Amino acid sequence: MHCHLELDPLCADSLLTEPEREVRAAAARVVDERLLPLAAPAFEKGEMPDDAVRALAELGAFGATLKGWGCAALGPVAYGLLLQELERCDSGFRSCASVQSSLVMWPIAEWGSQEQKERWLPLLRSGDALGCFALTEPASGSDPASLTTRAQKDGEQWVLSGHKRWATNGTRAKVALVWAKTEGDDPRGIRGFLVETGQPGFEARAIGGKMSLRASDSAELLLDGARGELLPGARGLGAPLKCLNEARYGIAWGAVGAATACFASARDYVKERKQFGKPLGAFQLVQQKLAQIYTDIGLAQLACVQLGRLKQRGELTPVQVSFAKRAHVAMALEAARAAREMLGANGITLAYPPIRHLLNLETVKTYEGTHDVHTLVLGRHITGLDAFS
Ligand code: TGC
Ligand code: FAD
Repeated sequence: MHCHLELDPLCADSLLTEPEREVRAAAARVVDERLLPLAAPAFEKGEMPDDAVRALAELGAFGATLKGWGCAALGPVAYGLLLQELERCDSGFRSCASVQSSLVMWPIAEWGSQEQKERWLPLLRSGDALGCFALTEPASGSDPASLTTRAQKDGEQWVLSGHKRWATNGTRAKVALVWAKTEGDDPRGIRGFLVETGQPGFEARAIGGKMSLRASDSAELLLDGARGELLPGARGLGAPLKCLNEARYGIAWGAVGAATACFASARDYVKERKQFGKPLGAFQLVQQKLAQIYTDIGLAQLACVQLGRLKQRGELTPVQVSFAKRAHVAMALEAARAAREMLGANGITLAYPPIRHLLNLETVKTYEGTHDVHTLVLGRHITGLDAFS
């Protein structure tokens, strides 16, 4: 077994199967050859490049865990490794794949009618259609039970009205999975609807002025009598939260990729850059920063594999997902900040990846349940006392 100890301190690689390594290698090639050259320009421009969407689709990143519909049926560890590679490049690119896979394709496969699956899954897998997931609203973020978007039955169809915010992939999406209330204000009446975006009564507006996740398409969605198709099997607030569980699992892996990119960038820089007559890397304070990131990455990599093995056996709990999403994103943010610092003034430019990851990770810390929401999920688990009610 040959482990790359310079980036894999505890040889987590030895816990992988050969097919899992092959998935990682294929993703790494696409990242190095096609996605990395796009990342900094996309961030600067504030746009998700078409070429990046194409590369993700051709890699098979969309719906990669699903069986059928041309999807790759990857196991949880292989899928995690794929997302780790994508986020080594940019959290915005990983977000595009996460939303498409975990928040749109997964619920359609899980709860959609046969007709909905046949219509959407092949299009979403190939990237011919992008999808978005609309749970958050201007006044309903951490507390999605308070959402106010309404759906009313009109014959066989449903009519939706409301205002959604922060839908990733939102302006490009051909289909939006919109979560709305059907029975007064009762969160048990929350249902999911597939809403085609090109219709009257539906408008998507790009959210401008973002200083984070700039290579991602973030939108407000305005629904005013838009027609939607009910996702028959999804009932109550538990349904969108189950989707989030899938996506948060991917973030727990992805964040380690961002941390690894920052570590590698800082390590290479301080070995070259000289001050006071020797490389920065020869100073104890600099070595301390590198040692800390190296340690944190090593522990997180082992945790990722364990998370994946639990998921593979059907034993992974939502609390364990909260644990890993919270811990790994916080770790990656600290790593990005320390790496940025080691690069001095050059560290604030897009010529090096840490500042881009640092800014992106502020979003990753916030979406899919903020750091503090996951703290309270853990607190509830530890004490049996619910901070939310
Ligand atoms: P609570 O009473 O705890 O739960 C309601 C129902 O949901 C079930 N449930 C879960 N099921 C699966 N996985 C989870 N993680 C679950 N958490 C809860 C629960 O069992 C219950 O089911 P049932 O059948 O008994 O009714 O709900 P609560 O209102 O007290 O809220 C709990 C809280 C705060 C943890 C939850 O609301 C929450 O997670 N809030 C954060 C919201 C959030 O994460 N929003 C994300 C929006 S999407 C997004 O950010 C995409 S970013 C995409 C990208 O670009 O990558
Ligand atoms: P709020 O809920 O208003 O929270 C503000 C602050 O208060 C946070 O620090 C929070 O931790 C804290 N807080 C909240 N409640 C408590 C409490 N009980 N105790 C202590 N502190 C608390 N949503 C989607 O539906 N689909 C998407 O595709 C999507 N993509 C996104 C992409 C980006 C770039 C961003 C930034 C967000 C995205 N979101 C998406 C929205 C995201 O999920 C929400 O921003 C997140 O859930 C937090 O909601 P909020 O921003 O309204 O913050």
